[in-house]
Amino acid sequence: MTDIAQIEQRILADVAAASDEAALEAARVAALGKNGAITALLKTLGTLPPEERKSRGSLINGLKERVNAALAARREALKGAALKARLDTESLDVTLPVRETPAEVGRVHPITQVTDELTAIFADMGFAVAEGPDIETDDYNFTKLNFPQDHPARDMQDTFFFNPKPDGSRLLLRTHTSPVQVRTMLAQKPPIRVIIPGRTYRSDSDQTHTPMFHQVEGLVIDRSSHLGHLKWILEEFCKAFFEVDRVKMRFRPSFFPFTEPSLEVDIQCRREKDEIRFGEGDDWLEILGCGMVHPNVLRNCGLDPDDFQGFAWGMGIDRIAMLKYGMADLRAFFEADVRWLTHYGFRPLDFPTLAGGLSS
Ligand code: 2NM
Repeated sequence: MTDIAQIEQRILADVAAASDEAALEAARVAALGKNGAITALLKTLGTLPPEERKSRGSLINGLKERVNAALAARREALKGAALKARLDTESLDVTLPVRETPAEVGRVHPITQVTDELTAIFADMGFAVAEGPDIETDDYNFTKLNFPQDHPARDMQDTFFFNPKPDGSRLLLRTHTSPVQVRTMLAQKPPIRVIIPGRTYRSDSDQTHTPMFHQVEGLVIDRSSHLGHLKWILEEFCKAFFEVDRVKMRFRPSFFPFTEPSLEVDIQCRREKDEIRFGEGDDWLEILGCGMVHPNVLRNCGLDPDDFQGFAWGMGIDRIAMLKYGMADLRAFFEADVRWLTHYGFRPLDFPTLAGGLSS
């Protein structure tokens, strides 16, 4: 066998044995690289007499072409094998069901849902939504709202106070959302129409009370706003919220420091075994407090009671959520039990609107 034939046999064996791209490249370099076997053969051509140089040159070139062809073929074969391996391991079963996204499996907490519902109802009546801090001053939470210095609500027993500052003043966790009304009256001129949904805190914990709970309060201030307007707003709200055509309401005299007169409001209902229905029956259920804003509160908030008057109301969001959606235990609201949320929660994409239905 000639030296050229021997070299060809060895190179082609190396190429055939290359099991990946790196081994194939090594075989190419060993044959055609700067120090490769074929390159070495070509370098010897210059030392030969001209007639021998020609015939040997064409033999070496033939070898070079066959080696290049073998390299190209092997490269294609390896590429095909690599692709097949990927297709085998990365196969996708297109018949599998599509996995649901968080927007589909996640649930909106009933308190969030009810807050969205009542916001939609009051927004439709022309109310804006106002918000304020959970941590408040004594002044905004009590004093400006006409609570006397010795009022029992200011007691350590009911209110979460922070440690007093060196000047003696102390911050607290707001016990109602009313300080946001104060902030609203101080910040904007009448006419004012706002609702304030938010977290509130009282040192109270049993079957029907949690230390953190949710309130929505409303405030209307204008030159001649009166209890007739308030009554209409609350009746329209109750019909829309409980999704009934008519509802009887009962206004009883009451007392709050920030309103005069003050009223407590009951809504007509029928209590059945485990169920409560609104808009029918002979039972009454208290759902909110309200009244005409006290002249002292107006004055404390920079409004002249001879020019402006208005009304306010407040109710517990957690409580009306329990009533509307038939939940027995308030504490479940705050346990973050996924099974409870899956049962009582709402679908995130079903945002409540008056036109589309609140809770459908
Ligand atoms: C209630 C009941 C009655 C109320 C009053 C005010 C303000 F700031 F205008 F004086 N805000 N909220 C109010 C009145 C709240 O909750 C049961």
